[in-house]
Amino acid sequence: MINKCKLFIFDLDGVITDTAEYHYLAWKKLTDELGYKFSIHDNERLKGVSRIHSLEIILDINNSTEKYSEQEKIRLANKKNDYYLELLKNITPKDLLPGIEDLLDKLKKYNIKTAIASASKNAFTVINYLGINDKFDYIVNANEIKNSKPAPDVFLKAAEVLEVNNQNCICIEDASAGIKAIKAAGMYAVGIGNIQNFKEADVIFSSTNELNLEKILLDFNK
Ligand code: B16
Ligand code: MG
Repeated sequence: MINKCKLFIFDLDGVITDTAEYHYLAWKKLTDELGYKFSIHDNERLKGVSRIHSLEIILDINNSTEKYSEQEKIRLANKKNDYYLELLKNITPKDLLPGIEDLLDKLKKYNIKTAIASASKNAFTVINYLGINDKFDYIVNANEIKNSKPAPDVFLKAAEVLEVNNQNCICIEDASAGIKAIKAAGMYAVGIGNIQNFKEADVIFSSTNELNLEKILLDFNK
């Protein structure tokens, strides 16, 4: 089989490690302080979404969008981030999601390049705690990306830097905004999670544990 996949691009939160719980706890602490409602169900809407946009969603849920100036919103987002950074200290190499190490080993064997395309401005901190810095050919710096997911920019940046055509890229995501971004980039999308969230994905696995690279490549190359 001739393999046209030259680059495999990973989302971070929810694919490589499960930081969604920490994001939730940090937002929960902030919303409790403010006396706002925020449930684990609401948290689903924040996956793959930038920090400031996440805050705007929370304010919208509480009909409080108009209450804050842009400067006050930045202050609240920074406060949430301080809580999040504190929680990140709990991450160790054991927190790599099941199946990810195997997948990375196989990609190396097949000579397929790897990158991380995360919306998180804390991606390098998370990667450091996981001890996987040297496992990727390129890690996109979210601070350098103008339009966040569902815009395609972060995925296009990885392909551009590693000099791979978009149609030779496979990307993996756990969020609806991320799958939309991948399809907008003209790339092949692997979804992790509930089928309802990913109408546009090319293939879906219920968890990283179920990932099957051979199945993905067979479909991608057909
Ligand atoms: P930060 P991903 C995303 O990361 C998270 O899914 C999302 O919940 C978070 O709000 C966003 O990063 C920004 O994170 O506040 O750390 O910059 O899934 O794209 O890896
Ligand atoms: Mg994610």
